[in-house]
Amino acid sequence: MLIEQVRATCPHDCPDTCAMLITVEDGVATAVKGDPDHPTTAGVLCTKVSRYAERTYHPERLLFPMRRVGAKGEGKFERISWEEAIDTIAAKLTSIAAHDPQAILPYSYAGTMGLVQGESMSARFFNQLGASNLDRTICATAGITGYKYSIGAAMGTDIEQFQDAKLIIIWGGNPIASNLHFWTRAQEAKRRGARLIAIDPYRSLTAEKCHQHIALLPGTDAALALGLMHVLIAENLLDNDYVARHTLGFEALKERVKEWTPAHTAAICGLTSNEVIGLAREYGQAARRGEPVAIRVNYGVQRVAGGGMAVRNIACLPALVGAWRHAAGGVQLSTSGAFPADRVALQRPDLKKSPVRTINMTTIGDDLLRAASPDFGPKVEAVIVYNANPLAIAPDSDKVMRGFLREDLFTVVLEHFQTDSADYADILLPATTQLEHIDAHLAYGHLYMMANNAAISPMGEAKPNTEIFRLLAARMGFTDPCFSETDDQLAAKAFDKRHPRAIHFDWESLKRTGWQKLVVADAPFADGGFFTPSGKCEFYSASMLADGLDPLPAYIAPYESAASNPELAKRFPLAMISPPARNFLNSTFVNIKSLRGVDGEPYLDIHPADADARGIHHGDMARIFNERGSFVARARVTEKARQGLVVGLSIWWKKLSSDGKNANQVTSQRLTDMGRAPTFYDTLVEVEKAPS
Ligand SMILES: Nc1nc2c(c(=O)[nH]1)N[C@H]1C(S)=C(S)[C@@H](COP(=O)(O)OP(=O)(O)OC[C@H]3O[C@@H](n4cnc5c(=O)[nH]c(N)nc54)[C@H](O)[C@@H]3O)O[C@H]1N2
Ligand SMILES: Nc1nc2c(c(=O)[nH]1)N[C@H]1C(S)=C(S)[C@@H](COP(=O)(O)OP(=O)(O)OC[C@H]3O[C@@H](n4cnc5c(=O)[nH]c(N)nc54)[C@H](O)[C@@H]3O)O[C@H]1N2
Ligand code: SF4
Ligand SMILES: [Mo]
Repeated sequence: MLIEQVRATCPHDCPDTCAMLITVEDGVATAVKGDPDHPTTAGVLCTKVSRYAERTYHPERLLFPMRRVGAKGEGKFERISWEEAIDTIAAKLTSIAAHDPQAILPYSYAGTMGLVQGESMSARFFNQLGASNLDRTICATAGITGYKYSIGAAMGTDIEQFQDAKLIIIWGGNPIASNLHFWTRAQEAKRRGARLIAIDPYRSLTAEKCHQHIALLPGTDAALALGLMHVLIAENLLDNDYVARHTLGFEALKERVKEWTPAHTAAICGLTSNEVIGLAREYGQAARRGEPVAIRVNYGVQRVAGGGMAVRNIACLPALVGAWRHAAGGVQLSTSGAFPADRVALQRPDLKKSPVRTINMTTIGDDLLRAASPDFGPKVEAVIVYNANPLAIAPDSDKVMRGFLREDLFTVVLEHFQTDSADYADILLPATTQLEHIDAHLAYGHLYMMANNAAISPMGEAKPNTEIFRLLAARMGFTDPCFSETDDQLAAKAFDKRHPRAIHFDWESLKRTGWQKLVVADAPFADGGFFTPSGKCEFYSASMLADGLDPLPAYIAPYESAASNPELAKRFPLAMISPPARNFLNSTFVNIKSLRGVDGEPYLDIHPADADARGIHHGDMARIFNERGSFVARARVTEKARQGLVVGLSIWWKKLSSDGKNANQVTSQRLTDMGRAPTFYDTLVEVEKAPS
């Protein structure tokens, strides 16, 4: 028997980007393990991915190209050959492109985070074709935009330093579920005497295990940050030297936060004044004592109307107290900005013959239903979906479904499984998994460039995304030599070697070693050097003013809350959030029973007082609804959800729930204050008992 160990990388949309070792016996992957030598993976994968082989060999894997034979959404297909599939797609796209290629839209996100199987050959293809641009906003653009106004780049505290922090604030994140290897570091810090504080409307798995849980109202984080600034300034818990040397606009900030007294802040956040004061003092006093204080802010805070501003405000806090002086102090939202990924080489924007319009993936529901018009451009006539499941994950789902139901829309889906979106495909194509293709990865929670080698041959007739777009390009007569580059050649272009952080990047050696750390300083802003226009942490941001925003930290209320929209709240009094479930990765893994673990069906966590008022008992079926739609879930009556809040851990496949719907039935297409991002956690609903 031939036994090999192949170096691989977890492809999922998770900050941890783990280094994997795949055991292959006679061409069959028999074990998937975490690399014990990788500093953050440390030999541990989460439960979902440690059984990645099971997902790869799953009996429901798509193995052949197929053509739809039933109605759209019905999910009935028949097998066809690759030749017929490529011919059909190429003919259809050619005929649409003949009148306006912008009627063609790619729809993709981070099913794989790989730089090669993500946007490389696919982007080249759509650039050459002249298809509409997709604005990839569904996850992080609000927070990243806000963070950059303050700090200048999506860079911050290195995960490998957090164990030395003395205070860790976990703000809008649930790392036990969604950033496991960060949680390991936080636990180590706790063993070394650190205090952990969670800021989250919901008592998540993580909040439960912190020393303190501050359960604010959803969408009010920007206000809490302003209140903290008020106390820090009022009580002079500042690093005045750091503020003077490395920040911009302190005097204006001081004026701005005057009104953010603890009482005013507490009223907006649904907290007590003491919670605001206590948190500010703990943070400021620890910093004053010279202890590293660190914030792990996650994307949970930025899926609301003022989400960008919330992250911007939080990102200002470390500079006020001089937390950046320590390698273990500061704040981390994402480390992605540290990676000089060479997107120009990978995606070849120069292939575009003329400028094209941009469609926001968050508003796909409306945009698929729009007619041609001078400001919108042509009606969308074809959508090519890959690395994404729009029917399940996009907001205002009923509209998304109606869009994909259009008889005059041509839909192609590249997938591993027959997802909710696959059911609407005209042509459904089998894609390879991470065990079957190669890729190069950056991360958004650590600082290692990562390589993924193919461990096994493709299952059935599955092909890598890159190969599918190569075939389409050839069939459509695209002759630029870039369309013949192999995946190895693409991976070799993943990072820009001219950049000092990746000067040592070499694909051939990365493939052998699996991972290699970027060249970065341990305490990136100890001596200032922010990536903003002024080189300082910008409390006052001229860029924001130029972009039509308030240049100073501010609070923007949610669209939908009792305080901001009392009329709506009369009819729909409960705030709903739908954050990630531990055993799913967005909507990936939902179909794999053995990986789904305890999540047997969709649940809704509801506070006892709210449940009582509605005659709902633990275990009853509940119907959750608003003007956009409804879905059902089994009620769990629990104080984990603060009163007035309901929580539906997500993202379920619609077709696997009893009513064929999920939480996105009730979420809206409204966009955040910056970054054009979704407001999934800015949703008012009513809940009633449903028949079992
Ligand atoms: N197991 C698992 N891991 C995942 C994912 C998954 O689906 N499952 N998804 C991945 C993806 S795509 C992403 S983007 C990342 C990060 O995704 P995030 O959206 O950061 O998800 P979480 O880390 O679960 O943290 C969200 C937390 O924020 C809380 N929250 C909701 N609204 C608010 C609010 O207004 N203010 C505050 N302070 N908290 C709020 C929620 O209750 C939840 O506990 O996780 C990734 N990792
Ligand atoms: N209500 C609510 N909605 C949300 C969120 C929420 O918290 N609440 N979170 C939002 C966030 S943060 C995100 S990032 C989005 C995520 O939305 P998506 O990025 O669409 O994530 P998934 O649902 O995991 O779908 C990814 C799909 O890609 C497929 N895939 C994986 N690898 C490959 C490959 O190599 N090739 C091809 N062709 N396919 C592949 C997988 O099988 C999977 O079906 O959802 C958003 N939607
Ligand atoms: S999903 Fe995250 S924690 Fe799990 S193996 Fe992948 S990178 Fe690691
Ligand atoms: Mo995400």
